[in-house]
Amino acid sequence: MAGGRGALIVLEGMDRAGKSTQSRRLVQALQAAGHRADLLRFPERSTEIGRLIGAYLQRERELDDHAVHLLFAANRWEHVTSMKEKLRQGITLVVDRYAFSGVAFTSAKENFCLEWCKQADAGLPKPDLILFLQLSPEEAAARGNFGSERYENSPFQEKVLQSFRHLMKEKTLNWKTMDASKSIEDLHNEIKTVAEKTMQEVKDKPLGELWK
Ligand code: ADP
Ligand code: 2DT
Ligand code: MG
Repeated sequence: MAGGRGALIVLEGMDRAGKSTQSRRLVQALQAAGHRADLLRFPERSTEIGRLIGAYLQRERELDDHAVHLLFAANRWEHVTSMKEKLRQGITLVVDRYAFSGVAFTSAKENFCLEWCKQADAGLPKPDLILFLQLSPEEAAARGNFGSERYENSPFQEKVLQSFRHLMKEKTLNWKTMDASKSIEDLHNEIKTVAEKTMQEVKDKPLGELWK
């Protein structure tokens, strides 16, 4: 393609690190700078699978831990065709949480190993850049209390962080840790700079497959 493909950029991090704020800001800034960019988030609660996940997170419904893990993954797979098509057309995708949250949250539960958790997402479009927004639990607490959804408690979040740390050791993935304690504006400017650099670097490279 003349202009090349879009980049797949994922934001991960703990609760209240600023993922949703920064992913929105990034898409707005990229569009304002004349790039084609779309915002995605997982879970995407608007689909049938997503509504089931939403009900689970809001504790309106119980599901087996394996089953819900596979539903989170299925919620990503149901978007793969449209994601690939957009990337092919030169649209950069900014994604608020992806398979890394999937693996980190499930593997934080008793009796789940990282390898089993990764299987359901193996073969998804591989992100060109994964920004890990790093914030201490104390700084996160200063941004307000936990909400009332499932998983929103400190002991569980601490286990999730350990799982993220394992995942970040994988050198075949382009992880970048960002200091999320900075102001919204400063962090945004840093993120925009690395995002644009990545977009330029990958435009003529093939899209990879995650964990394959
Ligand atoms: P996440 O999606 O990672 O859970 P949000 O983007 O929803 O985080 O942000 C959580 C809260 O913290 C929101 O009230 C948001 O306005 C605030 N916030 C986000 N980024 C910053 C920042 N850099 N400094 C201070 N407050 C922030
Ligand atoms: P937010 O919508 O506030 O980001 O919270 N989760 C997310 C999983 O357990 N598995 C996944 O695959 C994904 C993407 C993290 C959504 C909650 O769902 C958890 C917090
Ligand atoms: Mg969020």
